[in-house]
Amino acid sequence: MIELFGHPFSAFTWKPLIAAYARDVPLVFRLVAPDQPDNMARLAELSPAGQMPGLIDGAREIIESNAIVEYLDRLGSAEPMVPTDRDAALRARMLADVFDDYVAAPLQRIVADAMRPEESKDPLGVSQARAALARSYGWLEGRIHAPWAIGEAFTLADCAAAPALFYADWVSPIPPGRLRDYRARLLAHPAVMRVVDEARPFRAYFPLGAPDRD
Ligand SMILES: N[C@@H](CCC(=O)N[C@@H](CS)C(=O)NCC(=O)O)C(=O)O
Repeated sequence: MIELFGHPFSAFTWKPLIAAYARDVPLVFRLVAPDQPDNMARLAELSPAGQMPGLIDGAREIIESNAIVEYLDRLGSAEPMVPTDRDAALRARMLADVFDDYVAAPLQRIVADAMRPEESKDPLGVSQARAALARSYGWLEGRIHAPWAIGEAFTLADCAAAPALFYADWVSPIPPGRLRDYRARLLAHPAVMRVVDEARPFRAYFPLGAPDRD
């Protein structure tokens, strides 16, 4: 039995969930929330930063969303999220890192600032994070393929892109163009639709206020 520790509203938890749903890999979801102290304690022990997601499969413990997605590739018979072709795998991993580090990371800085008390806010940090997001949008606009990030195959890069672009667009709307169209295609993918729906009950908790769309 595979146990995935995370939260339906957590961007990085979406990545393995999308991979599992897209590839029909059964797992038991362990909700990490204050009313589930055992799951919170288990995740705190699993991850050096206490961050979700984390996966347990028997004696095996795996952290870091990209590694978890790659582990799920061993299960089930569908096409893997990390392609077997080495060049395609390299492009998928590279773009997954771009979405994690240059879209999700500045997004997290903006959201974290919104949760701080007034006296601890960091307007300069927020404006730098917004500039980083705008730069990433520009970089991706010229490099994203269709229908999916690296072309025909839905890969690790798309698992990373879906939550990063979903939430980034809420705090810094993506201008019309290829990247915005790609986000719309992602939101129409059945596995992404499923995580978006599972997260819907938690939207009220989005610190900057969730827009009335998506
Ligand atoms: N590098 C990690 C990042 C995970 C991450 O940032 N998780 C966030 C949720 S989306 C988290 O657990 N935040 C709570 C915390 O840092 O205490 C991965 O890829 O799994």
